[in-house]
Amino acid sequence: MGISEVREYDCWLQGRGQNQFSDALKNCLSRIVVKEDCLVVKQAALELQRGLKRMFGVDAAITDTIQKPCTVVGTATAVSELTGKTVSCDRAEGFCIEIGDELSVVAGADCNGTLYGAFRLLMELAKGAGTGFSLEDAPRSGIRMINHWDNLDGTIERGYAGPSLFYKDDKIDYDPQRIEDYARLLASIGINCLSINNVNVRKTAKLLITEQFLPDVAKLADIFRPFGIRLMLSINFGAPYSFGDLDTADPLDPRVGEWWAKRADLVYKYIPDLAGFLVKADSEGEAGPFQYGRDHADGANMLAKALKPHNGTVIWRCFVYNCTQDWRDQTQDRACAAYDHFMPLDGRFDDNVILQIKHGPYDFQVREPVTPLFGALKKTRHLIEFQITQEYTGHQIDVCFLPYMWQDVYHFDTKHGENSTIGGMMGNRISGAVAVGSVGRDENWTGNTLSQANWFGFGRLAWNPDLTAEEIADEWVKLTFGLDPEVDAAVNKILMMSYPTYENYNAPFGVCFMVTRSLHYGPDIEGYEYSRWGTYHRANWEAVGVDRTPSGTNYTGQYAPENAAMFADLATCPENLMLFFHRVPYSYVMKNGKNLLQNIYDTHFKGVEQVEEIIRTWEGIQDKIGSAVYASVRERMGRQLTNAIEWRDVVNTYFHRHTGIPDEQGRKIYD
Ligand code: GCV
Repeated sequence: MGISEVREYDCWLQGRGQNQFSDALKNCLSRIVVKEDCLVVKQAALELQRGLKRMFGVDAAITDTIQKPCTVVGTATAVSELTGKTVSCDRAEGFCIEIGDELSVVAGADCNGTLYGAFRLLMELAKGAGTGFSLEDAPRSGIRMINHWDNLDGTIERGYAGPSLFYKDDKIDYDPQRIEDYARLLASIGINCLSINNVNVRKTAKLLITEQFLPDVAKLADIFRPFGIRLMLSINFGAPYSFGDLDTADPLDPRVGEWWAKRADLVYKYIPDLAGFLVKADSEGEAGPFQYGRDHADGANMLAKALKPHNGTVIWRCFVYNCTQDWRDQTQDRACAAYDHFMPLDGRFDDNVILQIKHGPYDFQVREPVTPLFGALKKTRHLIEFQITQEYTGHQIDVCFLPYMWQDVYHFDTKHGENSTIGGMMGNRISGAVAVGSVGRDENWTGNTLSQANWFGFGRLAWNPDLTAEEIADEWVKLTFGLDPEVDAAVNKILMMSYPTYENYNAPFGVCFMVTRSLHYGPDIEGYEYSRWGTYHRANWEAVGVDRTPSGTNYTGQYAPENAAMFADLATCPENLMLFFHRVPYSYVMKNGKNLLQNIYDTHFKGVEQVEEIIRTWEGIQDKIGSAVYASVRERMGRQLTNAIEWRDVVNTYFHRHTGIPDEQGRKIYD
């Protein structure tokens, strides 16, 4: 098999015929031995067979009798029995793989581990591994989840890659092959849970938990099950009321608890291994316990009791804030909301409730500090929520490699107790990672082929939070574009420079929300300034930013003392978050010796130059990239340049008009 063009549909599972196996290794891989009943283990063998064919052109047979040379696939106990060789791997969902000419082994600590091992073997082969290679690995934490914000009419809230994979015209309507391919890609990066409908549960979506939809949800669950992926449903907290069954949804009314218990019985009759319910309550118009004078522990625990007999979990989002704020009231600070609402409830949640907390206190802005609840919550299970879909980071038009920023989140040291970085708390104090997905029916799944790297990167970091953005980029590039050093260098360079580039032409130094209202693409400096959403920068002629120190809203006081002091002092606050925490005069001299205003001008000019460099770099490898992929990415880069220019000129003009101070280099800023 020769080296083929980039097959964007296969994402990072291409192989592209690059690994020229020795005859001995080829023989070994061509006989796959599996002897176990587990659905997921059987799928592992099938995936190995399929991957060897599709990625490397190798035909393999599956058998249950051991005869060397062969590749044995199964849980560690089964593999040890079959081979007579002790294979040990005991970390949940982990695996060990060994490549040999006579005997190769993929052994999992459990069924999921075996499947992850099979995918890992394929990916390592694609990166060039051969005889003698071995690897043992396991995910750091048990929950690695994607949330879909898909609506039943087929639209996706904040979706930038075509319509929903699951729904059309108020029905569950999908291409089963496409769903299977989706499950394959998810499992290959270790995702084990998927919520399939928008957290804003409106209109027909409320009915997913009724017999009108449950048979179809069950069929979807059947497709994901062999891939070790359990489904979750987002529910509407007001359902007992909005279904017309009760006159209330008050969580402390026993009739409401009974209603949910019966509903859970029905749902689990169809999908016995459903992971549970995901809930957005009292947030942006969604129903919730506040309507009845109850708190979020009351609401979550009531649902938890309904799910408990079925081993189900309630994932309860902490994205709760006042979205009808008065901009004149400077005492209220939206950034404080999650901590204010949930910290006092620590210890009150049932053991099958898990809180889901956005990584930053606002809403997936380009640069935010880490939410202070992490490390502070001591007695409540919780997850960290990221956003793969590029709502505020360029709509999958602009290249923006998110692991570059996520690694900062994982490295942040909360200073609460031992091993207190976010990464260090994964798998112990933090139960796992979840992200809003980015895929749709576009042929390449993510609209921009380069955005596949964010999806891949989320999965890899959820598995191993110690990975660096460089490592993830390099791995993704090799798996997607192959092993040509020139292509690798160019695409790695584009990915690694893309985040700082985006940050440069976007809102400066952590100020946030200078983006167009609702759409969230392109600049609108005062779009949210006098609105009800609580996201203000308060720029005037002499200063910009919000004072969140003890002399302001005291948001800094929500952090552990060392971090509180570090953020509250302008001299020690990281400059990329300076305007999030402080109100800073334009004349303030930054570490590079230039004042804030000049730095705003400089970063915005630089951002555009960097986009031009990204484009030149991509053009430089045109001949080595499949023409369709090259063209579609290039076309998006053109739009990114237009966007960057717009941001540069609108932001610089805004500050120039407010201050009257020109750029010291005399570059063009509009009057
Ligand atoms: C699903 C932001 C987005 C909304 C999203 C919300 C959430 O506000 O703009 O589209 O709603 O976050 O996370 O619930």
